[in-house]
Amino acid sequence: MKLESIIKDLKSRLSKKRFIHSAGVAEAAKMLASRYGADEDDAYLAGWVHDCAKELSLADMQKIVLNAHMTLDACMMNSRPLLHGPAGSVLAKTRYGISDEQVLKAIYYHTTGRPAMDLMEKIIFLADYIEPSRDFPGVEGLRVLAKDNLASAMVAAYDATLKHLMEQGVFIYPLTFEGRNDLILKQSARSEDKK
Ligand code: DGI
Ligand code: FE
Ligand code: FE
Repeated sequence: MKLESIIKDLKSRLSKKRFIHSAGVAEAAKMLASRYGADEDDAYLAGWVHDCAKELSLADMQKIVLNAHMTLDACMMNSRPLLHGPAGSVLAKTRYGISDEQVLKAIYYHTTGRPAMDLMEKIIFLADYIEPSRDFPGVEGLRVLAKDNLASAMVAAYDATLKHLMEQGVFIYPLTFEGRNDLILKQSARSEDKK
């Protein structure tokens, strides 16, 4: 499907707020792609589509991933906030005809991240945080840091999410910790190298 038609479809499926958020993530992703040397068109597309499953019911998300024969653990299967990534990657492929594996993976992992993310996954993960309509304490600093140091900005984004989740007293999915720890380990390995 052409991007223009995808955007039209998203407009009909998403709330106004979520649609504006998606446009913002597309712009932020394009900016980060240009800054860090990823494909700008792919980043823009992934940004637009990343939350395409976000407003579905949990039952609909479950149907989508089961139809695609994805094997997910029970925590992921029963969480509406978490399952929209995997379900969105299926919709991106089946509904919008997106076949680029990097784009699909970036959508799949955009909420939890994971260890050893590739550049496109990092870009979408971070663009989701810093897009212009996001408003939380510290977002301005994160926007500045994102342009300067992708890994440090990712850690800061993870830390803000983890703090928030702990305050809410909710379950933290292991991949969220693992993605954060992977970045921390790589950062400390780099500073060891400099000693
Ligand atoms: O879809 P968005 O709202 O744009 O952003 P998102 O996909 O990053 O996050 C969606 C929600 O997922 C947000 O409320 C925080 C939550 N979340 C992220 N990691 C975890 C999590 N929730 C739980 N319970 N556990 C996690 O590890
Ligand atoms: Fe999301
Ligand atoms: Fe989002």
